[in-house]
Amino acid sequence: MAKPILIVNGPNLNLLGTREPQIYGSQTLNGIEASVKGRARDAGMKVDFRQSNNEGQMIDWIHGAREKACGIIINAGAYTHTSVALMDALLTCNLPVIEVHLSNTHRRENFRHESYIAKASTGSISGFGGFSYELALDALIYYLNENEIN
Ligand code: CA2
Repeated sequence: MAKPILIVNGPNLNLLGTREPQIYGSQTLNGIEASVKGRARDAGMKVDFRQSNNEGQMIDWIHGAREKACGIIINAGAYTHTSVALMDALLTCNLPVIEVHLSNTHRRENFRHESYIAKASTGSISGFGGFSYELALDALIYYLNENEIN
C-alpha cells in the first residue's frame, strides 16, 4: 500500500462545529476526519489526520512527512495568511500539497486574500465547508496517479 496522506489542521479548527456555522458549516473536525478517512479507504489510501494550535508542531509534522507521507493536505487556519515558516517547511518537503479551506477566503476580509500556503501548494480548494476536504483528497489522489507517485 502507498504511504499515507498527511492532513494537517491548524489553530482553532478543533473548535469547529461550536460557532459560526454560517461561515464554516456545522460539521465538527472529528466528523470531517471520519468522512475523509472513509473516502480514502474506498480509494485504497490511508490518511494521517492531525490538528494543532501550535505553528512549530505543524512544521515538525510537515518535516516528518518527507519520509512518511505521499502528499499533504493542509488547512493552516489563520497561519495561512501569516506564516512564512509554514510556507518554507512545505517548500522543503518535495511532496504534492493541496491547500484546503472551509470558507471561500477570497470573499472575506482583505487580510484573508493573501495565502503563504498557496505559494507552496500544488493547488487549492476552498468554500465547500467540510466537503472541501473530500474534494482535496480526490484532487491529491488524482495528482498522485497522474504523476505515478506513491
Ligand atoms: O476557511 C477556513 O478553513 C479557514 O482556514 C479557517 C480559519 C480562518 O482564519 C481562515 O482565514 C480560513 C479559522 C479557523 C477557526 O475555525 C473555527 C470555526 C468555528 C468555531 C471556531 C473556530
